[in-house]
Amino acid sequence: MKKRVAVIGAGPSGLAQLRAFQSARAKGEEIPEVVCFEKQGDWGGLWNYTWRTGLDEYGEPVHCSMYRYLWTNGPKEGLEFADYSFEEHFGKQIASYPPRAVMVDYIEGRVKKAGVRPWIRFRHPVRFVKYNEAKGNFTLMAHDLVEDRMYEEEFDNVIVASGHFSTPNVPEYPGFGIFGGRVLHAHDFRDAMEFHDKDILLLGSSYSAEDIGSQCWKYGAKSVTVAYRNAPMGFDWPDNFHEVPALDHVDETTAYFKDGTSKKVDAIIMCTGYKHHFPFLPDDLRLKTANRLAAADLYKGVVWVNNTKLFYLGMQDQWFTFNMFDAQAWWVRDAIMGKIAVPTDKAVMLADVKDREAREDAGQDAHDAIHYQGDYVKELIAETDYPKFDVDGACEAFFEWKDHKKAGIMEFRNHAYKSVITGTMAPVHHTPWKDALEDSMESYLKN
Ligand code: FAD
Ligand code: NA7
Repeated sequence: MKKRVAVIGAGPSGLAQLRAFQSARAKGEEIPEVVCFEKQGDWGGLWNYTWRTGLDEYGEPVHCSMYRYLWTNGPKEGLEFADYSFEEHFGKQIASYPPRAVMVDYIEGRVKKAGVRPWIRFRHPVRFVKYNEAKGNFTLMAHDLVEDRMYEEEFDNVIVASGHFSTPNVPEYPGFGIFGGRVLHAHDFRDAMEFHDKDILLLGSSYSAEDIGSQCWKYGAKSVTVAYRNAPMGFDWPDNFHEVPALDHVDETTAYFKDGTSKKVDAIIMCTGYKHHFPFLPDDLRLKTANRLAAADLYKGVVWVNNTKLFYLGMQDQWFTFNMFDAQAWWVRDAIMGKIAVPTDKAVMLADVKDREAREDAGQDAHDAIHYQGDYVKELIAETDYPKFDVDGACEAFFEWKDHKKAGIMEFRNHAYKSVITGTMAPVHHTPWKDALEDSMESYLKN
């Protein structure tokens, strides 16, 4: 009997896993039967945009946290697939911060070429997974939404690739119940035009606050106020863009901050992060971790220490994304196919987790964090046949990106970087980001 492997999610991580198995098969290896369960109607994960918020047409929580006019917030040179370059996909080198639609096309290109779409059961949310001690395998219950039918199947391995930037962390502040404007989480933000000419307040000081604030500014918000809980982002913001200390409370019209200042605002957008949320997993299989580079309880960042037949992909906080998911997926494939030995002693795996935590904690700044995650990518790809690439070069692109942000937060996307896969320099985009209101693929590729 062939091994059966379940992959939960067909976002960039899950698709990396399908491509990893397919590439082994293409080299003549015998691979397990792989079944991917995806609750959305298409692949791409968060990159699969929908106007919907809340629940979808089947009553499922909408997965998408992305929005219109989203351009990548880091250079594409930091995430390029080592086995499928942007140049291979587009037939030419393209500018460094592609809009979402361009990225979806690129993500799709590789898996279309690999021919793995038939491995995916779309509109099939996984409802439950349990481990069968006696049989040493898993029972997975899925819901075929289209047929409205629940069914169970058994698998030898389960790979959780369901993402962790979809279930919002939604705090409450005094007065939200009486505030007259809209209060929403970044997960439900879709179109900056909604806030044109409005005074908006953002809570949080990380990527969502930075990017949604910048978007709203670009599309004509009257003012943007960002309240930080611990530290401001500290960029040189435009005149109508301010960072203030934490929110204390609001009344019908006005937000009051910890430093005693206040601001009348029309809407509040909570950019307060996301939760690792796995409602389909029982306690003995469920990852509980903070959003950090060294995720809890995962040997090598991927093997569930309490049951080594279960794997998680992409659960770390992310500097590296697609190429890190690839590094993990290739490694997990080889662990499942018996080419990489996973320790049998839990203490050994826990020591590995502790060591990763300690090394992350020893880092001083973003530079160290980028190096740390780059080293992790290197560590994994050294153990598989994933094409080797210049990870340090990708780190360099991230360092330049950080410097460019410091020099001009509304201008950093006008810069170009060198591909570490093909060695070519990206063209400078034809229009500065702040003036490029149209974000279609057609327009972006006109370089
Ligand atoms: P996801 O993309 O979240 O995909 C998970 C998949 O699992 C989804 O398709 C979902 O439907 C499916 N799923 C979930 N639960 C179930 C279930 N029970 N059963 C079946 N299927 C299920 N990264 C970058 O590199 N560059 C960027 O510019 C960038 N911008 C971002 C902007 C925003 C607003 C956010 C939220 C994230 C951004 N990211 C960016 C990071 C993003 O996390 C990764 O790019 C990538 O999408 C992660 O891939 P993933 O497959 O791990 O998770
Ligand atoms: P992050 O990076 O997890 O950041 C969450 C932010 O929310 C961070 O600044 C937190 O402040 C802040 N936060 C969390 N809880 C609260 C409360 N209760 N009140 C105020 N502020 C709070 O999430 P993002 O959404 O920004 O980014 C996630 C991904 O989306 C990322 O990969 C991007 O590419 C897009 P703290 O710093 O802890 O004080």
